[in-house]
Amino acid sequence: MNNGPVGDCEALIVGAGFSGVYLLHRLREAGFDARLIDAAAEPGGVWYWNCYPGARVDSQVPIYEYSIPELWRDWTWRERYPGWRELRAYFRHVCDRLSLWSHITMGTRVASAHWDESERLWRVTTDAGDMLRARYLLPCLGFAAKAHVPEIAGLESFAGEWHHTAHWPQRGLSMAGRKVAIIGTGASGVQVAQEAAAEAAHVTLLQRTPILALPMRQETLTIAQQEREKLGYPAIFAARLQTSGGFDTGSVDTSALDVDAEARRYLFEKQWQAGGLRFWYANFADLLTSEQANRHAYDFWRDKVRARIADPALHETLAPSEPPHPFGTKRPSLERNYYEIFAQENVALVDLARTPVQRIIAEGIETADGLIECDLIVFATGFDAGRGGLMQIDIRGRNDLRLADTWREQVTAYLGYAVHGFPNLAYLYGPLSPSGFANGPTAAEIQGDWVRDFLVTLRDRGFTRFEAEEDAEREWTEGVAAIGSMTLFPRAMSWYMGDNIPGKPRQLLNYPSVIGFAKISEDVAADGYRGFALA
Ligand code: NA7
Repeated sequence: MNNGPVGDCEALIVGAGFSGVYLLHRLREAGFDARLIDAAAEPGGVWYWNCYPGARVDSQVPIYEYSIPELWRDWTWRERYPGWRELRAYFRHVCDRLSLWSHITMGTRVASAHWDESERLWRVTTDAGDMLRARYLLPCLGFAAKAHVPEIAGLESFAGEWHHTAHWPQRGLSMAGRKVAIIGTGASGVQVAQEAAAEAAHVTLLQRTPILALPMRQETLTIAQQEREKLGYPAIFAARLQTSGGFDTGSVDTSALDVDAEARRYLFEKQWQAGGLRFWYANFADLLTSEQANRHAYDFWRDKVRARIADPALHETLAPSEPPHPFGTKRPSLERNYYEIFAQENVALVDLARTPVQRIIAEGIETADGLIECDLIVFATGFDAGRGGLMQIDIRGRNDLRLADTWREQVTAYLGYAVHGFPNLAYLYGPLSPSGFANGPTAAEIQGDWVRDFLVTLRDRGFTRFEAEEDAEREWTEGVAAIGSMTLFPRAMSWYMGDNIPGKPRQLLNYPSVIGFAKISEDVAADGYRGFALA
C-alpha cells in the first residue's frame, strides 16, 4: 500500500468505501484527474471503523462485492457473510488490481470545502493543513459516517473504558474476563453481544426496542465451491440491478393476503430457512405496504424466535406478542445465537422501556432498578444516518451558504445527488438516494456510473458548472416523502426516518427502490440532465 500526494485535481472524492473506490476507478478510466481522500488508515469505509468483535456484513457473497470480473475472478472469500478483516483485505485487493493506490490519500480528513464562484471550483482544506482546489467535490461518505453517542449524565465519571462500536480501538480490545454493558440492540449490538457472551465474565444488554433479528446461517466457503458458483455470478450481478434492494432477488409478485395460510407459511418458511435478509427482501410484495400482510410475517417471526428463548419470562421483552413496529420497517439484523445467549448465566437483559438509565457513575450504569456494575461500556447506539457525515464537514456553497444550515430543518436534494446552492457537488450513497435501503455495492455501481457519465457529458459539452435547480429539488424531496407515506416505514421510530437522533427532523431519508431510482436517473440523463442548471 502507498499513499498518493494531496494536491489540486479535477474531481475530489471523499471516502474510501464501496462508493468512493468505485467512483475513483470509473473516473480514472474516463480520463479524469480524480483523487480520493479518507481519514482512515486503510480503505474499507465502515469496515475500517467498525472493527468491534463480531462485525460482519449481513449481505451474502457474492452480492456484497463489485461486479467487475477482474475483481471477482481471482478473489475468494472464506465466509458467506465476511467479517471486517476479510472485507478490508478485499479493499486492498481492489486497490491493487485497479492500480488505485497512487490516487488515494489515506489518514487525512477533509475539514472544509468552500465553493469559489469566481473560479468555479471548490477550495478544500484537510486536518493536516493541506489546501487544494477541485472542480468537482464528490463526497462518498456512506450513511453511517457519524456515530451517535447519546448524552447520558455522568459518562465522564465512569472509571472503566467506553467505546462506540464505530470507534472501536484499531489495536483490538479483549472482553475476556470483563464486565461488559452493551447499550443498543441494533445490528451492531447483536453482533457484539454474541461475541461478548462467549468471552466476558458478565454481559448486560440494555435494550430500548427489541430487534427483529433473522438467522444468518453463516457458511464457510471453499475455493472449489466458489469457482463453481462463479459461473452464475454474471447473472446474479445482472439480477441485482432489477430489484428494489439491489439483492439477488426481490419480493415475490403476490400479496400475502391473496394466498391461503398454508401458502403463506410455505414462503415464510422457505425464506427463513434460506437465511440472511431474505425473509425481509424476498417476502410477499405487500410486506412493507400492508399492515395486515406485515402482521402475518411478524407473527411467524415471533413464534420462531420464542421457540429459541429458554426463559418464558423473556418472551415478551425479546419477541413481544404485539409488534413493536411493523416487521422490516426498522432494519432487521442477522444473528447466529442471539436468542440462546440469554440462557447463559453470564448474560442479563435490561428492558429500558421498564427500567430506564438514570446516570453513569464510576462503577457502572445506574438504572431505576439499581446499579449495573461494569468496566466496559459498549455504545452500539447507531449513527446520525444519511446527513451526519456530510454535515460534520464545513461545506459552504454559493454566498457562503452552509450545508449544515441548509439541512437543519429538512434534508433537501435533487435525485439524492445534489443540493441547490452547492454547485459542482455530487454525493453518493447519501440522503434521498436508495442508500440505507440498498445493498452497498449495487448502489455504488449504479450511482458511480451515473456520476461518471454526467461528468463526461459536462466535459464533452464544454460545461464547467452544474447546480440542482430549486424546483427540481423540491419535487424530488417531496416525491421521496410521498412514496414513503405509501409504505409502513413512517410507522416505526427508526434511523430510516431520522428518529434516533434527538432534534433531527423526521423524514424518510432513503429512496425505497434501487431499480426505480436507476430508471429515473437514466431518464434525467436522457433528457439532457433536466433539473440541473448547466453552465
Ligand atoms: P442502529 O440500527 O441505529 O441501532 C442502534 C441501537 O441503539 C438501537 O437498538 C437503538 O434503540 C439503541 N439506542 C440508540 N440510542 C439509545 C439510547 N439513548 N438509549 C438506549 N438505546 C439507544 O445502529 P447499528 O450500529 O446497530 O446498525 C446500523 C446499521 O449498520 C444497520 O442498520 C445495518 O445497516 C448496518 P432504538 O431501536 O432506537 O430504540
